[in-house]
Amino acid sequence: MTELNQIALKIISKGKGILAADESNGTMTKRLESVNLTSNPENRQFFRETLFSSECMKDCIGGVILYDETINQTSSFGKSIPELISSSGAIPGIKVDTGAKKLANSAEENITEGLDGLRDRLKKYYELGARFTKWRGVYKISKIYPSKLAIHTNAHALARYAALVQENKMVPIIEPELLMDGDHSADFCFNRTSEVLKKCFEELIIHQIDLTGIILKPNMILPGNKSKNSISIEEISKKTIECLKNSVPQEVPGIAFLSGGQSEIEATENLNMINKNNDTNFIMTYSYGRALQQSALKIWSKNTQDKDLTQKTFNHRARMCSLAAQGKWSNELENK
Ligand code: 5MM
Repeated sequence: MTELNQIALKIISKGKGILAADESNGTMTKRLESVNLTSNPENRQFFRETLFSSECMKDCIGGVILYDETINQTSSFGKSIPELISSSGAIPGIKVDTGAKKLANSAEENITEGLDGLRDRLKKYYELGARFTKWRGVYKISKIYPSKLAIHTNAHALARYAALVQENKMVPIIEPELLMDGDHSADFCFNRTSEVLKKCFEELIIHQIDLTGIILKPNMILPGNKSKNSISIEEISKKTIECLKNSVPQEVPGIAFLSGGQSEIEATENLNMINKNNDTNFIMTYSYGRALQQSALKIWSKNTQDKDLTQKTFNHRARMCSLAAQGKWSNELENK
């Protein structure tokens, strides 16, 4: 077992998943303002360190993805944020892309940037305690999207990123996210997602990536959020598993889904069913941002001094996701 494989497994094994707390300041500002709070470095840190010092960090969270501002902050407990995360047994990680920018020669698509100077930034993040990283490619779905150009360029960038990350002894999370926006069917999402994943792995293999030392962070197979045809949780799970089986090489140790705009309960129920039906060797877990933090943020916004209630809310959500990652979640446990 290589060192990278060990890190990957430590993050996603035993019912653990990933807390995606890597919102850039723009996104975090939207989240905080949506609950009438000011977005400043102090508030961003205070909310995040409240989560990172919660009880569930020990059993349910194997890794936390941070944003550049956060990995450089010192918590009010005196420890640096990466030390605070490590003290619970979880592994600190860092988002290293610099965001999705307009893709030249495509009218409405994006290419994720951040390769320039990445090798040096990675060295700095390693020194700060990061042992894994994240890069997100974002793809629109419609009759004409994602285009060949977006599929090709984003896969190439993801592979170049992954090579630099492994060179620096960290595990790259590969996140190709096909957005839920649109009226497309789940089958359409299935076909487009398969195409994107296959291209990503083709590039990862060309770039000689050690596939045992990565974590894939894909979307689930869902109908678009404006689609008139809803499908059952059972169908979502079966289509998601089939898509991954057909597109992901066996060596990949695990898959940590993004929540992508699903509600907390939807993201939990769907992951639970995926695990009940999982007949692959892949570990299937969560790398949720919104689906782990939404309720906790709402509670925190009502009284930012009430750390206990905020942590209780986050603990519950993380425990439900952890049960789902083992196929052991139920409505009864959710509402207990
Ligand atoms: C936490 O949100 C991350 C995106 O932040 P920016 O858009 O500000 O860069 C995002 O990459 C996140 O890690 C994934 O999309 C998963 O988050 P969700 O909320 O979809 O589970």
